Amino acid sequence: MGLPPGQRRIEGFPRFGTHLSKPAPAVPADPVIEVRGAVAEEFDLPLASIWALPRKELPADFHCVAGWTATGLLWEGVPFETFYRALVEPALSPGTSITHVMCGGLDGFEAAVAIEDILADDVLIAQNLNGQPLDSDHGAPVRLVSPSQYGYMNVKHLSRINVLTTAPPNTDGPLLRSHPRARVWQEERHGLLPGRVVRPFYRPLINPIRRLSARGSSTPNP
Ligand SMILES: Nc1nc2c(c(=O)[nH]1)N[C@H]1C(S)=C(S)[C@@H](COP(=O)(O)O)O[C@H]1N2
Ligand SMILES: [Mo]
Repeated sequence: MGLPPGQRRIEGFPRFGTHLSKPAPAVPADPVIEVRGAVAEEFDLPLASIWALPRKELPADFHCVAGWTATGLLWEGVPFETFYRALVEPALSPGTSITHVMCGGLDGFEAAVAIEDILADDVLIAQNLNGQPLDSDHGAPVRLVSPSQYGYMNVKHLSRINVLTTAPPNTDGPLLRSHPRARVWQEERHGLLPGRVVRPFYRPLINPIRRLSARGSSTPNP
C-alpha cells in the first residue's frame, strides 16, 4: 500500500517530538497508568496488571504530521479497546458517556483522542517495538500507538488517561492548531486549514526538530 497523502518515507525511525532535545523522562520503578476523569473513583493501574490481558502484534507505518513516514514497524502490546473494556469501562461513573480520552505522558505531553478513534482495532498500548522493549526514544515504558492517526496522537511514556464526557478546549494557537481527529488518510493535519495547504509549512520543520530530538536521545543517533 502507498503512503497517505502528503507523506514521504524516511529512513529508519527517528526520535521526534515537542520534547525537542529534552531527554526522555525516567521510568518509575513500578510504572502505572493513572485513570482519571469520569470514573466513580480514580485509580492507578500497575502496568503489570495490563500485561495479563491478551496481547497482539501490529505491523504498521508511522506518520508524523510534519510529513515523514517510518515504514515497516512491528508493535506489540495490548489493544487499547481490550484494556478499556476490561479495566476502565467497568469503573466509569454510572450513566456517563465518554467522548474523548486525554492521554498523558511522563514528560507532560498530552493528546485528546476521540473515543471512536481510540477504540479502533489498530490502537495499542505498546510495550515492544520490532521485538524489543520500547526504548526511551520511542516511549518507554509504554506508548499509545494509533497508526491511522498522526504521530501527535501516539503519546509516548503513557502514564495517565483521563476519560472525558465533552471535547476538551483546544489550547493551540491558530497557526499550529492540531486537528482533533488527526486521521492520516483524510489528511487531517490542521484544525483550521486543509491538510494539503499546510504541507509546505510543516515540511521544513522536520530536519530541525529531528536534529534537536536526536540530541536528547539515549542511543547514538545519526
Ligand atoms: N510523550 C510524548 N509523546 C509524543 C511526543 C512528545 O513530545 N512527547 N511527540 C509526538 C510526535 S509530534 C510524534 S511525530 C511522535 C514521534 O514518535 P517517535 O519519537 O517514536 O518517532 O511522538 C508523539 N508522541
Ligand atoms: Mo509529529
